[in-house]
Amino acid sequence: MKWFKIWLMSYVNYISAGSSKPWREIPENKTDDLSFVENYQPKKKMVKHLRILLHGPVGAGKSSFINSVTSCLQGRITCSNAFTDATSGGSFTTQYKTHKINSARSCPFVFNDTMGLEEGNNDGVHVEDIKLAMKGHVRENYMFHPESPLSEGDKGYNPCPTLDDKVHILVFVVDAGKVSLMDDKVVKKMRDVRRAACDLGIPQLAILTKIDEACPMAKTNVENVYKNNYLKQQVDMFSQLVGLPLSCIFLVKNYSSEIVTNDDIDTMILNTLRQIINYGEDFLDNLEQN
Ligand SMILES: Nc1nc2c(ncn2[C@@H]2O[C@H](COP(=O)(O)OP(=O)(O)OP(=O)(O)O)[C@@H](O)[C@H]2O)c(=O)[nH]1
Ligand SMILES: [Mg+2]
Repeated sequence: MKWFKIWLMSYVNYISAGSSKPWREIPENKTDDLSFVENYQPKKKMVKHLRILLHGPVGAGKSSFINSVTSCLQGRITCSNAFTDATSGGSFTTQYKTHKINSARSCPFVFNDTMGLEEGNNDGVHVEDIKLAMKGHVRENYMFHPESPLSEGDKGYNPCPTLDDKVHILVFVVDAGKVSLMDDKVVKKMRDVRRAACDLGIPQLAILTKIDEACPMAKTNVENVYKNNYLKQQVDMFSQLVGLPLSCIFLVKNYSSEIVTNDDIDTMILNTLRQIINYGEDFLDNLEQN
């Protein structure tokens, strides 16, 4: 059944090369978004960093996205921040870590990388750990245990999180070519996390990665990406599966095989990052009003 789905996807991919009109307005170049990101400061003074939590299936490109943002802001490919893995197996990221972005400008936003999601009950990151992380209860370097979530009193449990420790924006990271292949249990876990985020008032956004693999025709040309019907179908499908509005789903190609940065890839990353920052700021704004 899975192979039939893969064949069907390739066929749809082939016949839906793209229409002439993009289905989303895209910036012509990265200048505006780069300047926005570089000049960003949280409006709420008591918050040192906007905290962005990355969550999604194993191997989707969570750690790669952190590296891609760093590469984009440094103007050269970097690999020192969040380690990635090219083998297929369990999640390569096993610890809860905060990643600051090293760049010429100080970037007042941080990424929290998490262990990947898997279908089994005792595999991959525990949904309860993601919920605790959103509330700021998970300490730095906590080692995830798929069989049992963190509990109060554990060394990795932070009983008194500050607003800075809490997550301000949740970002789902999913492989664009695997949306239709996602196991029901993985989808259910993501919906569960989304429900918890809604209950906490945390906004959510999704990144569909590996668009170069899902649709080689869209590869690094930003214009083709948003003209491509196959990628549009993946965005629609993800929206229906997890319940996120279409406007909150973005397409990204992470830096993976490149040795120099590229304006088209940067444009997609910066445009997505700008929305992530905006949504996170909305969360902080709403707190002020309550
Ligand atoms: N072609 C391509 N490869 C990508 C992209 N994003 C990530 N990869 C590759 O996919 C593999 C997995 O990426 P990771 O960033 O380690 O994925 P992850 O979600 O952090 O995975 P876990 O930590 O294991 O849950 C690596 O080999 C990356 O180079 C992309 O946009 N395009
Ligand atoms: Mg990882």
